[in-house]
Amino acid sequence: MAKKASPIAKMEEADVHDQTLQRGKGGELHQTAGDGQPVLTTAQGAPVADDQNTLRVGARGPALIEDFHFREKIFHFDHERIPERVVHARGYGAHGYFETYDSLAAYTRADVFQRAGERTPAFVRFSTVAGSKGSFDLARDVRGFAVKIYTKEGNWDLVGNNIPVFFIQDAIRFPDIIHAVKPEPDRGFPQAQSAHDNFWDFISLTPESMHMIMWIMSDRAIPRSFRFMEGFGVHTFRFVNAKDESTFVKFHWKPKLGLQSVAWNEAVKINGADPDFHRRDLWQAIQSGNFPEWELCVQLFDQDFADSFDFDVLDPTKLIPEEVLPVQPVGRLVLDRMPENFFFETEQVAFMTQNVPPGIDFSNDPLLQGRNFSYLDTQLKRLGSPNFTHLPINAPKCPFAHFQQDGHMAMRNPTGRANYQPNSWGEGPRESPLEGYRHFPAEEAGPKVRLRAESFADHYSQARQFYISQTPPEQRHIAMALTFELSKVETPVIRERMVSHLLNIDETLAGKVAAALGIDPVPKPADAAVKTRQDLEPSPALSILERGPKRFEGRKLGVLVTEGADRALFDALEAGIMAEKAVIEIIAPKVGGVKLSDGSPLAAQQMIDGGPSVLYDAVVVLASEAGMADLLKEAAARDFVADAFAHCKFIGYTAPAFPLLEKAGAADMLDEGTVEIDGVDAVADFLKALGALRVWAREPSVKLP
Ligand code: HDE
Repeated sequence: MAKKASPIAKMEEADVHDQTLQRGKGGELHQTAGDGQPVLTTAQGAPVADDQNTLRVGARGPALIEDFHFREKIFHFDHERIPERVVHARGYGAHGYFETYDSLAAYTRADVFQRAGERTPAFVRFSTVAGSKGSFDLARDVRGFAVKIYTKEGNWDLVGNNIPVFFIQDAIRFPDIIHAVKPEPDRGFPQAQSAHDNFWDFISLTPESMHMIMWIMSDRAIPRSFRFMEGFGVHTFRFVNAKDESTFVKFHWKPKLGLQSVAWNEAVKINGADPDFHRRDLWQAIQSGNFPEWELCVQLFDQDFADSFDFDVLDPTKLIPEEVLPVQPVGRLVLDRMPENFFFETEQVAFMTQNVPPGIDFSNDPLLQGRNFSYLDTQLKRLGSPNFTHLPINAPKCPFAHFQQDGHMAMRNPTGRANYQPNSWGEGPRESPLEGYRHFPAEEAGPKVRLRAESFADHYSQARQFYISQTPPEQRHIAMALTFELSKVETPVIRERMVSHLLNIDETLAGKVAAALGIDPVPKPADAAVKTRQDLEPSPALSILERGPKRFEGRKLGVLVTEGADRALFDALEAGIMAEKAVIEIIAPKVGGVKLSDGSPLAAQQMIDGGPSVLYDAVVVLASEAGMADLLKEAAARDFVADAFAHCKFIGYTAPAFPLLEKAGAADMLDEGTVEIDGVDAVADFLKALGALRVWAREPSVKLP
């Protein structure tokens, strides 16, 4: 077969005389080079003969300003960047659809919820919050979960997070919390991290953030994959039906593959090994046809429930436990297509909380009210023109008509004579009192004040409820995360202030963190606006492990193989993993792969340095006696096992691989997660065990409390 030439080489080779004008599918004329590929042109459409050399005087002379092609090319390059999002700068998106289960007409007239089984196109962007565009994926951070549903009555943007509460109760504080978490302004670091003085200074002076702090210090803030996290609308919204009756609603997204997070030490190492871990994961899943899926669930309630609930439903630092008010599935979201171009779609998509279709309305949540101002405003800065709705990713997919016109980069303007209404020319769109958006006529009265409602004052009860709802390993992780973060805080009084807040949440937790930080004596509990903390019932739904998926589907097994490894065992592993709808990746001393026991070749996806075990949910070392001799000399192979063991992963190994477990310090701590694979039956047992995902019982023996 002829060697495939690069497009540039092809251009160079192309004989200019081969260029011909041809008719495209639509009948339009376009130029092609002789080999059928389009001719390179300037942005003005002029064909380019030489894209490698600027126009100059003689071969060694100065460049000429009349070189319009060079100037246009460099001009455009110089202006390629747009301002990154001030928050949620690093994100990754995908296309898909939302499918309604049953009509919700009794609650909402939103068209998207009227017909069972109807599919509506959607675009989702996941993100971290604090880091800039080029930061790493596994920062300890909230994840954005922004969904745009292109309904027949306009775009509905549900701009949520993977945590159901927020740091602050009033939007006016948003610039402060964000300034505090971003790199400290004098030194310009740390990037994408909350473990620094400014963040904890602000937090320790902001008791309303304590509930969110419990979440952000939990494993929720280091998800294994976007595919394994929940999403939340956070605020209370309203559904409004055709009779103009309102029902309060909170939105939840539940991942079909269940929840899963990584260990902190693992997150730190993933960031080095693959800073794009989450985006690669989503890309690979969708490209291989494993389309991630979430159920949209709602909590519906009326004013009576709101009045009787322990907390104010307008307070975004509070949630309504699922055990108190069940979540009902109303539809599903499937992501089945990657954008064709990252910038064009994922970077230019503009989410706005105020994008709601008729039948969905706002509550008075003071955070939501502020967001409704911010999102429109920020798009102008970021996208540079009020015409950002002309971009295909932001344009509605339903008919639309209005008299907005002109502005930078207008792609379409109203046609005809009338660009106003009412007009006498019988032209243009008209209002529609019946079909149009009607705001719910909530009655409002009161003095104009800057005042926080007293019903927002209890900052500790739900923080405690979250903590006591966690399983012991998850509680341990919260203590470890607080200790780690506060150990990076250089100012002792900030650390102590945090411990005094923790005392209002859980004395044992506060004691553990104080001891681990070496704070002695333990400070007094922080003064609280509400003196008595309510002792709420635990809510198991708040734990990741309590309701784990108990299956390996959608996860990844890393198999470290050596020369001469057993073919039958490998085949059994591969078949079992495929049957589980999981993924297998081969790591070998050389990326060229190995020859297995029967002499057949096995290609590898990673060489040992490029495939550390932190990239996998479980690992196997499939070694032969001969192959092991070399591998034992490789530090990366030792780390492969040592890390998998420390991160409480399942480790399968063949007998010749045992010396590697010895080197990794795991040999005298074998447990149910370390499984010798001595035959095809053992493969089956190992694969079955993988459903537990991790052996958290191992953790106390590998990590100080
Ligand atoms: Fe945002 N937020 N936010 N936020 N937010 C933005 O809008 C803002 C808040 C969320 O993938 C910005 O287009 C204020 C809560 C997501 O493009 C900006 C307040 C929740 C995304 C903005 C909040 C979110 C953003 C920056 C406090 C969860 C990424 C770029 C009142 C419910 C969307 C942009 C994407 C982005 C403002 C708080 C979620 C500046 C003022 C609470 C997922 O408009």
